[in-house]
Amino acid sequence: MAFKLPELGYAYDALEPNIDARTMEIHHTKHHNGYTTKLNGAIEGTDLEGKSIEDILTNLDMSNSAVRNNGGGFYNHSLFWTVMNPEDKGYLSGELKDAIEAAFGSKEKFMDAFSNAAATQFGSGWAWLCVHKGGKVEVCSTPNQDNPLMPGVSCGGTPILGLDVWEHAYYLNYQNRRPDYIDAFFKVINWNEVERRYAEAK
Ligand code: MN3
Repeated sequence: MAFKLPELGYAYDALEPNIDARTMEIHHTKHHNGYTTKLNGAIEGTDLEGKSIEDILTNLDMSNSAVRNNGGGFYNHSLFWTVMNPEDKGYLSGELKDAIEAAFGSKEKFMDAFSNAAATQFGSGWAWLCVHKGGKVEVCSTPNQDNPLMPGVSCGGTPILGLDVWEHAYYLNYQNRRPDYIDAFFKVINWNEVERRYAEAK
């Protein structure tokens, strides 16, 4: 069964003014759709066909660049849309709040660490909050469409929050001002979903 481009769950203009509608539409219908189509083409007729995307990435042959780039792109964007929400953003609470405070000292220090990872990722890539078995959280970044689920990639663990810092994610509205885009992202984080992912992965 082929992978399908997931719905956003909200309108393209729902994250305005933090993330503009035109960027969201192009990002979803062109970029994410492209990764999805190319992933399906790359696994068709191979023994990866029919496996879950998590299974494919966790056991990936890193020399398989078609699956690495497009499988990463499919998974990363699928996560990205869900950790943003225009309405019910929730707030950092519960077990995840405890884990973030244990790892970073405070929510503000976590935001500094995450922002720094996003700002200093040279060129295209992602910033991540990952959880390890046992519940410890860690911030890291990856180049291109790499993902911490992949063997030997960055901090490892399961990503529960991700920020796309490819220029296609922000250039129309923010041009070269990546730090402004990072600040805007913090205003639309869906903490309820991040907490749900934490509870599932820890
Ligand atoms: Mn992208």
